[in-house]
Amino acid sequence: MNSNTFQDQKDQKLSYKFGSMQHVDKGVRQQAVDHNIEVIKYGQELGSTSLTVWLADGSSFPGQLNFRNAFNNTLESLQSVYDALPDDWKIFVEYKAFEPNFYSTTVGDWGQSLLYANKLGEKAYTLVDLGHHLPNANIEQIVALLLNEQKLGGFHFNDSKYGDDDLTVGSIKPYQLFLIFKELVEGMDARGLNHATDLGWMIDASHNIKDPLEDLLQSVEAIKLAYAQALLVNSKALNDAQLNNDVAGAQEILQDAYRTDLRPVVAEARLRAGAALNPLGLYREQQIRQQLIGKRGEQTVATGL
Ligand SMILES: [Mn+2]
Repeated sequence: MNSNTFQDQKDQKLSYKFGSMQHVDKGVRQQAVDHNIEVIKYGQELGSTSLTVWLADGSSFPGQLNFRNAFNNTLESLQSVYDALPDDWKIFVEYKAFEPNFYSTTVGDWGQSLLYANKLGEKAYTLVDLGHHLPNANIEQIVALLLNEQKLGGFHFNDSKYGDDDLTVGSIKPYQLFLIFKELVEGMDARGLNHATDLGWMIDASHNIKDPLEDLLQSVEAIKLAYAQALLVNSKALNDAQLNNDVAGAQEILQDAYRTDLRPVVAEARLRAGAALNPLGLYREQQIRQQLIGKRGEQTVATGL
């Protein structure tokens, strides 16, 4: 479930123009808390077990905000939501470097998110949206450390070239995606986590240029490919190389896995699971077929007349 206190809704009493959970007005903060609790209730009806909170809160000009007060107000608000969380639920605190605010963001990076998650308690985790970092951030290192701290809640998969987060996962930095999965495989194995269920796997992208369903198919393919490549890494050899300070050797091991074309393996695995060899091709074929049926239908109508 995702709450939304970053847009004013119709008939909403108070505005989030100057923030929601960070707001100087207790009434606005309470409205944001109440909304999150309402979202949890809807989630229970839907069978969900997690709430993702992303806040647009921050400031666009120096002096606009008292950073410490904004942090403490947000913590107090999150604590109220946390207290309303069912026992088997998790709360994910998502961070974002900038936008819509351009000077400060109250949950602006993984450090701030982790502070909240640690203070809230064991049901609170950090959520990593790949596109929410400053350019060139080392996301794989962030992932490794969050896993190490048992505070990695899950992902919003997408990609980014400059600043925004809505590009298709793997379309800009596929090597980075592979390196993230390499940390995931290693860290989850070390922690004994279930690869399929113990993290939240989400695709967070928005498309008006591509057919969103085609983009979803491409996204899933990119994720599966990065995962397969990460599974191919010879972790024992890599560990040996690291212990011997064999820098070139370590790089070779990673690039050997990354440069192996695993597309046929992923396609075969999909086929064996009862799905399509080429999902995008199949989807397009079906689109054409439906268009033809539609035309034939029109012809039938025309003939009938
Ligand atoms: Mn997101």
